[in-house]
Amino acid sequence: MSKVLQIHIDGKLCDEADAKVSVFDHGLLYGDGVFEGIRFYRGRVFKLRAHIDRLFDSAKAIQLEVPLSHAKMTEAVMETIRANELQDGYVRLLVTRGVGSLGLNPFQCKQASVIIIASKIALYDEEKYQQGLTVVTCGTRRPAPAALSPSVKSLNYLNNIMAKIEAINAGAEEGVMLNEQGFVAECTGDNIFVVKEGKIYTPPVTAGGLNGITRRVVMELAEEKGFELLEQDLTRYELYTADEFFLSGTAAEVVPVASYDGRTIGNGQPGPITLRLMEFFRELTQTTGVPIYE
Ligand code: PXG
Repeated sequence: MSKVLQIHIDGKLCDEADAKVSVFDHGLLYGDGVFEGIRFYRGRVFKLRAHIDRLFDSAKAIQLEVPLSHAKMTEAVMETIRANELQDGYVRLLVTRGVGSLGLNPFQCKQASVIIIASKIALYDEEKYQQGLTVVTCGTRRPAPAALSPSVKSLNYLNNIMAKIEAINAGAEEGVMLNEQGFVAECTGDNIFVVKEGKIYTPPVTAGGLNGITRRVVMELAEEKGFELLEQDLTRYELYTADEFFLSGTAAEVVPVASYDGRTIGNGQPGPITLRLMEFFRELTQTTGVPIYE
């Protein structure tokens, strides 16, 4: 049996069986809240500052007052991991609007709730990192930025879930989501990169994808290692005809794509640039981050 998880709710740690929220929490009633998914490796939290900063930016954008300072939030994440005695794993950090009345008005909610779960995650089987994922295009579009900014990592994931359902129904692991103009935005939980003739391409954030932290790490690594990287609007054509195709995300890390809408990518095996970036990324995750136990 696995150990009982200690969950942080509003400043207290409790057993997972006792970790409960009110049915009047607007996070549940309306998806009103924000979240982060954070990885830690070998007792160090990867890109912690970037995740905490993005959480506060998401909250600011939806006019949600986070009841903790940056420093206290950081410490709460650390405490939760320590309480579970984990070295490698995944943190799900949520700030919900809190308990309110029925009706949309968020300002009737007295105080936002902070929930921190530290656990394990394995998004894809190890063999997928060697063989590559099967990916399809989803009919579900990313919402226009004027509807809901893709930079807000909100508790409202129905759009992505609808797309994920399409991908799973089609027998694929992931789904490409397009924006209203038909340009590639991102996958349901990962950002997109392709390689063509030695150059790396990724859609700009304005195409409708999340401003992914792993995406930024990949971009920095590419630059540092001397690869040419361009942020450019991409269509399905550029994905179909790519030499290499890979995804980035906190949970997925860097993962190759082998097949897209039935088209084999390259020779069907992860390409050389993808493999090198996977290796560089792994090295970074294993050697950097904020120490949890010191
Ligand atoms: N796009 C979307 C829509 C996401 O939700 C990413 C891209 C990648 O961003 P980061 O900053 O993680 O590189 C995400 C992040 C999950 C899960 O439980 C999803 C994400 C992160 C962690 C876990 O499926 N999505």
